[in-house]
Amino acid sequence: MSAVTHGTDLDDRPSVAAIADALERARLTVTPIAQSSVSAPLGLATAYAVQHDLTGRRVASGDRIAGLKLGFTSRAKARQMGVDDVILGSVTDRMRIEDGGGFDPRTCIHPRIEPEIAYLLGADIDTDRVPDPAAIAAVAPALEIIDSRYRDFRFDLGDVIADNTSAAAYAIGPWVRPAEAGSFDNRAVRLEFDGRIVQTGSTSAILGDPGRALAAAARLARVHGFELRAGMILLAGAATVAVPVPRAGVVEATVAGLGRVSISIDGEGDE
Ligand code: OOG
Ligand code: MG
Repeated sequence: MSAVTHGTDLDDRPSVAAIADALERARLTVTPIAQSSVSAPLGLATAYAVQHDLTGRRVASGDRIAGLKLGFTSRAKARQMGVDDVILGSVTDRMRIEDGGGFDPRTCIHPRIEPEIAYLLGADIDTDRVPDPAAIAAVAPALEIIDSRYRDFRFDLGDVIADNTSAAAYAIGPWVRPAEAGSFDNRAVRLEFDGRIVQTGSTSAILGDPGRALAAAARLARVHGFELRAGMILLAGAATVAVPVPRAGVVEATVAGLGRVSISIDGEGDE
């Protein structure tokens, strides 16, 4: 077996547990690490095994799985990070920031923020079938904070999957029933810092049509061993590129016709 074979799941490289240990330590000590794939890219199966190991550790320490998140559903994001595949990660209740709540960026290595749409699942999803969009009970504007545990926010596909898709924190605005929201493709999305627009985009950037996010999540969930259950949220992916979190101020995302969500950043007070 060769350590330089591309994209394999061979065992002549650090074990799943060793990679998970390094990523967990990076998160807890707020210290970045080198990519795990320096010698050879992680295969998808290994990468998701590392991610599941990390999620399992968080659940063992008292976190509850609140839902799943898609990554790289928008071309803007995929281009920004130099990858071209949709990925799936988990978010927990302890990652949640209340709408209007505070976030201290010093808890992260190099946090970035991005505007998203969140879905609330009203029914369990049978991942063996094409999901019925009626399973979406509510939709809301969302903010996601991502924080790669890799140095300089640089990674390849396997690395970022192993790192639970850079998940760090998220906030969700008021839920709206799909019937009241109307069609939510092609809605203008705005990201503002203290009232200043820093990114604009459209929900149509999210896989062309955000309704397709559920189908993509179900497909990845089936292949890589995730569950999509009633009551879970699904972050559908950023509509714009991610922007470094400012040291202080209010960050707000607005989705036209849907609503807004904000968090207040405070990285300047005493710890
Ligand atoms: C990976 C996470 C991507 C999204 O919405 O596309 C993501 C990263 O960019 O670090 O959350
Ligand atoms: Mg995201």
